[in-house]
Amino acid sequence: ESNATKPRGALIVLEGLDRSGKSTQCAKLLSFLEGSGHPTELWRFPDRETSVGQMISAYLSNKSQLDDHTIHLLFSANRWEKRSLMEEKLKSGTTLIVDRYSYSGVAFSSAKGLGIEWCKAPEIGLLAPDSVLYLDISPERAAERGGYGDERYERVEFQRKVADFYQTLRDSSWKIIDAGEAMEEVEKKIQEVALDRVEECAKGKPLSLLWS
Ligand code: NYM
Ligand code: MG
Repeated sequence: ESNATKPRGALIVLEGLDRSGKSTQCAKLLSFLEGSGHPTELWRFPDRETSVGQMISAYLSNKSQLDDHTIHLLFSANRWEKRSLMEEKLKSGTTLIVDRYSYSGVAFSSAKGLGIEWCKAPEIGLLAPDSVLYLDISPERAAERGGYGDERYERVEFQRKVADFYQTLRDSSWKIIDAGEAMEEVEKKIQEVALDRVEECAKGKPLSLLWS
């Protein structure tokens, strides 16, 4: 069967502050979709496995210093290096759950003071998500959740700025999920939205590109 006749997979992105519960919910969504018979993979950005990803990881753990613009472009390059594989997977019918995407890229760098349009520019032409689920939690509540690690950006004042930029970036298509609710409630809401999108994409919703 050629890809042209195959139902395509959905590109489902989860966004939110550090400690908003994204990684837990991504894992739960993966087993839900797989259990419902939909071929699914869980991806995350930064993808720390690639050589660009290793530079990012060293920066985040304070093992290296980089200019703000430079690290921004590395995060973007890390998405570009996965773009063709992403398209291939989607077209061959695999749904991708992605833990952080371009919105993290823009929100975190803008919070450091870089211009929002400058931050968006290198993301233009990447695949647009079919769904963005935003796990909404206050920076204070997030920090209470077992606290932060030692990575860069994991400070309440900074996360507050990131939350403001997420707010600027969001549009009416985003699903805002109250991440302060019980984990099972959050899980159920995400499942509903994701299943809808998977079915919509299987029916032929075309892929589109950021940032238009
Ligand atoms: N981050 C993540 C960015 O600053 N730009 C990006 O493009 C992406 C994808 O990296 N604090 C930040 C957000 C996080 C940090 O992500 C590491 P994670 O999901 O904690 O591994
Ligand atoms: Mg983190």
